[in-house]
Amino acid sequence: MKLCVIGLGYIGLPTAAMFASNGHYVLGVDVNERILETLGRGEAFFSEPGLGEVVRWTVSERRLIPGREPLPADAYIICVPTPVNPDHSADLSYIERAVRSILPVVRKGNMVILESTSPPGTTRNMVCGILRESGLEPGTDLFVAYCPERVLPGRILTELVHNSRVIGGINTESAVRVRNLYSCFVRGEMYITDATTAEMCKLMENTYRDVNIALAAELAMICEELGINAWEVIRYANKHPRVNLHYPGPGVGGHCIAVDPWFIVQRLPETARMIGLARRINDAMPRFVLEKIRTLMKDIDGTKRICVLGVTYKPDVDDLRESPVIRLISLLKAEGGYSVITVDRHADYEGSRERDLYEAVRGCHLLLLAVNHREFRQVDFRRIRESMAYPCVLDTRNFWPPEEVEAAGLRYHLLGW
Ligand code: SAJ
Repeated sequence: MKLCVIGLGYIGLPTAAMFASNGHYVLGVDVNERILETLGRGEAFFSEPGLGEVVRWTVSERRLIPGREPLPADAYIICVPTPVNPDHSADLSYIERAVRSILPVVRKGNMVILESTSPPGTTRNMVCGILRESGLEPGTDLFVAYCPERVLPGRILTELVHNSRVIGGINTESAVRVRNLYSCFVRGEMYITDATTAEMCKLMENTYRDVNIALAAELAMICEELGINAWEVIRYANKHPRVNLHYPGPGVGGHCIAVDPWFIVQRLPETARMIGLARRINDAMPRFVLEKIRTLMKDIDGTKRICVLGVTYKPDVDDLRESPVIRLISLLKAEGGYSVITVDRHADYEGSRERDLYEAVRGCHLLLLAVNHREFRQVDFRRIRESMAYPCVLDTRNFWPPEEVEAAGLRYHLLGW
């Protein structure tokens, strides 16, 4: 089949590449020239295990080609962003533009699939409403479905294949056709439901995680007040067969979990009370860490120098979107009296990518482990101790063994203890 994937971001590009490497011809459409140029050279614009190879092969075989506008195809797959507006509602303008862009080329019998995270009702009301302007009737002339992904950045290709999926059709025939299309590469179960249920399902999956992380964050705050180690509590509580506590950290980032729950809260603020509270607790975590830093640094005169390890929103990815570490750094800067130096070979934030940890830490008063990137596991604490001006370490991820840090003469502090 000929497919047209609109939006070649973190989901659209891997999805386009998977279809292209499994028997289809794919036109990948984007408005971003840099993404199109990179794809034209057979490269992915972001790093993700295995993605580079699939993109190189599918582009060199001309199974995946970049383009600025949709062309006639059998199926249109929309993977554009749904950012959050300042009032926490979903900005659906990218979806609207994407659907409008297919109006000139859409034909009877085509499939139109929305993958973008969207508030309940978007497929049935907005997408179908715009498609009707073509003179074709969704459900009979066009097969329309909401088909969200569930992939975890860092494991996108594997999870695209093996995760189960929910496919929400505007009618059963739409869902069945879309399921058949995805079956060319999806090995997980594909469950069929209606479009609005599938939209709510996607939002709740990420909300579940957000609420659980907020619970862990609250546990960390409680434990700090009571002098208990939250990480020990989580470790042993999770031995219970029906308990799965999540982990605290400096906040929740990324473009999904920190955003999606707002789409529910904004619609029903009086009803979605726990979801809203969880969002606010997670958003307050950078400030909680700031207060901890303030306490740890209270005896330092003059500018307090902090070396921050990791700036991305989570470990082993190069994505800075909604990173709570960047929010923490902004809070430190706004407060004044701090100078911050960052180290992160995955992403560039004020020179973080090129910096050597042992150079960066020179003269610092605090070493802050903000993101537990794999490469930070094996660091030479003695070398670090030798160049620091004050021997203080704050681990926000329970990543380093305290004995090892303290054996080097550093003082170890843990978020949630
Ligand atoms: N985090 C914690 N504590 C935890 C787990 C995560 O603080 O116990 C933080 C991370 O550090 C990060 C944030 O939460 O800042 C989100 O990271 P994540 O790994 O939980 O999730 P994402 O945003 O990378 O991907 C999520 C996934 N959703 C779920 O696990 C329910 C993924 O499956 C979705 O496909 C993706 O959102 C999406 O696109 O919606």
